[in-house]
Amino acid sequence: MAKVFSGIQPTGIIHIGNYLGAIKNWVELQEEHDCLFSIVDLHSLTVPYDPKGLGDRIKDALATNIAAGLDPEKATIFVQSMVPEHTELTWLLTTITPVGNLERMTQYKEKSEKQGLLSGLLCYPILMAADILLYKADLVPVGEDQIQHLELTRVIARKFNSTFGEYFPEPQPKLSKATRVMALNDPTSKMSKSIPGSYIALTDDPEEIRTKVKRAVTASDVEGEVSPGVANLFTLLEAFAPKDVYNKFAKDLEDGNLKFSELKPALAEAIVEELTPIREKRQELLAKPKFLEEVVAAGADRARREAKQHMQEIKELMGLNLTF
Ligand code: AQP
Repeated sequence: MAKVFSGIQPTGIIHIGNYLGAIKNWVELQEEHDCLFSIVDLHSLTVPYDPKGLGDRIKDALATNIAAGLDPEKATIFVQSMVPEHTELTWLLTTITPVGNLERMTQYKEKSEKQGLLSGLLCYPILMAADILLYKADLVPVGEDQIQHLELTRVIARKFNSTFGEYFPEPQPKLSKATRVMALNDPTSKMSKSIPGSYIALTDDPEEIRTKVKRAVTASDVEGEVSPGVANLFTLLEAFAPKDVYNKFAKDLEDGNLKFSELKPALAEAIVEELTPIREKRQELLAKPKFLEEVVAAGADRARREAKQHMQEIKELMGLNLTF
């Protein structure tokens, strides 16, 4: 059975980009694979954050993911910092990761421009490699923005295997259909938690969803071409609406009869229908902190058993088997 690992940062409200690019895929994969899903809190420390609110953001990410369909009975769900082997392996992997590869990462370049050159931001992809390799994962369901980091994970795995002996599989990405959902207010950049106005949150109520879809930018620079904003609305329509509704609007677009006054309300209603039960379930779960605590405690326990075993093997291969 293929081993799957993926994570989400508790950096803010989870949006439909995270949902379509990653979480929906996780929900499918948990049916047939050995899956580990982590709230990667250590990753979230690489951007400025409020320590007082971090606990609540972790709890919220957990409740939202379970509300969206993750099942603690089917997958191992845990918080990254509860398994210290992630940081231990990160250090070991830093010793074989060329700095040049890290400096080439697009996310590092973009984020360091905004917040300065911090080594945590530079080493973010090594922590991600450690998350994945610690469990010898084969498949990593992510959105397109994480593909470059995953390529680096494979480079690190190859370097380890050629230096210390064949041990890690080379993990492959598993992309969803909507692998890059674009920002509603600027469809040339990706929908992001940290860009206000760019996203529809899984917690938005029906009125907020309708307003956001109504305001979505659709303008085109070139007459006769499908603008990035319209393409993005069709990505969302395909993901959320029934097939016949999608087909009707796709035909309208092809025939030059597309009316935003029809498309936008139809899309908004399809999103409302899918997100309403998730929003309600999240509220129910947030009122049961004991249950959430038990889920992560059991998940961390399971993850740790495997992580400990693998760390012992990795350390032996690296000559760290301290028996005199
Ligand atoms: N716009 C997107 N379209 C498709 N997939 C996306 N993902 C993120 N944005 C989109 C995927 O969601 C998973 C979890 O992402 P994350 O929270 O770990 O980090 P991120 O990629 O940095 O997400 P954000 O929303 O852009 O957060 P901030 O603003 O904090 O940086 C990943 O699999 C990601 O690919």
